[in-house]
Amino acid sequence: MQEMVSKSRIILVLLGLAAMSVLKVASQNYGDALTKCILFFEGQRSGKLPSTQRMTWRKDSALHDGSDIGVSLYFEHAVAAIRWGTDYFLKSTSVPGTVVAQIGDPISDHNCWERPEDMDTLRTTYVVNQTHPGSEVSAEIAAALAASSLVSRLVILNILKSFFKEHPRILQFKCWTRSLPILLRFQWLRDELFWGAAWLYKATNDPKYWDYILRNISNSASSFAKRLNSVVGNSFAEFGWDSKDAGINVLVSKWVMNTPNENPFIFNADRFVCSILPESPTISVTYSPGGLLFKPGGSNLQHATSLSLLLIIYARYLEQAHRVVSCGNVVATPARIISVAKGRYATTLNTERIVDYILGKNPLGMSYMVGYGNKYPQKIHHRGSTLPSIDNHPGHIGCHDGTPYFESEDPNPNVLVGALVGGPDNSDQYVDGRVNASESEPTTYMNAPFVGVLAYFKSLQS
Ligand SMILES: *[C@@H]1O[C@H](CO)[C@@H](O)[C@H](O)[C@H]1NC(C)=O
Ligand SMILES: *[C@@H]1O[C@H](CO)[C@@H](O)[C@H](O)[C@H]1NC(C)=O
Ligand SMILES: CC(=O)N[C@H]1CO[C@H](CO)[C@@H](O)[C@@H]1O
Repeated sequence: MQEMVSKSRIILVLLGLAAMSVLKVASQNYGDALTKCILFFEGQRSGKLPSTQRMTWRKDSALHDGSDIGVSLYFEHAVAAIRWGTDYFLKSTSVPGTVVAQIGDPISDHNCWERPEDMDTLRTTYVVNQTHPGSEVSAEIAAALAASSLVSRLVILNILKSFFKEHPRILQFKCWTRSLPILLRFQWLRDELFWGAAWLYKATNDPKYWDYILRNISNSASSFAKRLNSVVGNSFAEFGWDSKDAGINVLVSKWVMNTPNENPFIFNADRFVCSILPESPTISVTYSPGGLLFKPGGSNLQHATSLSLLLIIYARYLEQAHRVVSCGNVVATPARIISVAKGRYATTLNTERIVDYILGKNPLGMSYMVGYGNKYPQKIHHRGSTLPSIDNHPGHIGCHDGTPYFESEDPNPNVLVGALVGGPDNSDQYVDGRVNASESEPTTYMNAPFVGVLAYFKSLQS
């Protein structure tokens, strides 16, 4: 239950992008799944819970976070998931020149199986600042605030506008987060600078952010341009809590759809589609026999959910621009791209869907969303869900006292309604147990893009 990096929340920014199209879908109750998918975020709240909290087995926790650096970070009046995250980011950037990047010592945190309400492990506050820069986390927070400001008017836009100005060195191009503990060290950071600039441009319309993107992208000597052009690695096909590349290309594509040859965004967004399309000669993902998309890396549903969202959004932009994607000799129309987000092979088009697979239409007949359908994971890798609620066990449960609950064969006492888990293996098998976190751990970065995917299918159903 550690704060799995503010990055994980930031995929929330994509919620504002949920696209529309006209395709027939049926069979699952997307509205029910959508409601639960959003409810999940209440189970992940840290801080003082508001009276509107619906997931009542969760209580206040981590009320003293930030006190070691004299900043109060607990949340008082959050009424919605986005506002909840936004409040946090506003507080974490409230001291000029400082950005709170993470709370909690990852080693001591992972050493305990403990309720968040009982946390007595080190709640160290890790900040980035002028002398300990951390571009990616700062730029991601800028992106999240910019996106939140589009969803509601809660965020004061001039906070955003001064962000790049106030944090020049924090956001400096060449800096690395060496000062942070392992959970916050990532392979690359430059993608986040573009992600932040693109969202700031979208929120403010200020040409300076667009200029920032274009200048850096056209500087072919810069390692970012190399990366985005994929001289290095396969990054154009990646999108998640670490790599933002496919997300940048899709987000920006809308603005350059009519000038596809002037910069690499459309080219790379097209290549992204071709990396997923089953019939594409350059496919780089695999599909399980049951039809689920797989990519290397833990918690596979993160890929299935986030890539589906991007496919849907990009197909929508293509549709508006009357464009198709060419993967070698294979032509991908917007309708075909959306059908891939729903399903797998061309032969079973419209019969099996990634979203329906996740909700239960799969060889095990199992929903991978907790609380949705009749059969879903009972022993998820989640501390609050595993341990008894404060209501039933008011006494403190110490660091190692939670182990018997972790090892128990009983289902978790608290149902974390709406939580998606990492999901089955690539032969469609799922072990319902807490040990394999890759399969049974829920994360905010899986639920967030799925909110957008479900909203899209729900809109087609009504
Ligand atoms: C940056 O943060 C580090 C670690 O908390 C601290 O030691 C340092 O003094 C700070 N630097 C500035 C310029 O505030
Ligand atoms: C954990 O789950 C992953 C993904 O399904 C699987 O590849 C791996 O073999 C599992 N590990 C163990 C120890 O069972
Ligand atoms: C590496 C690089 O080209 N960085 C540039 C990115 O854009 C800003 C704003 O235009 C420039 O100041 C950087 O030099």
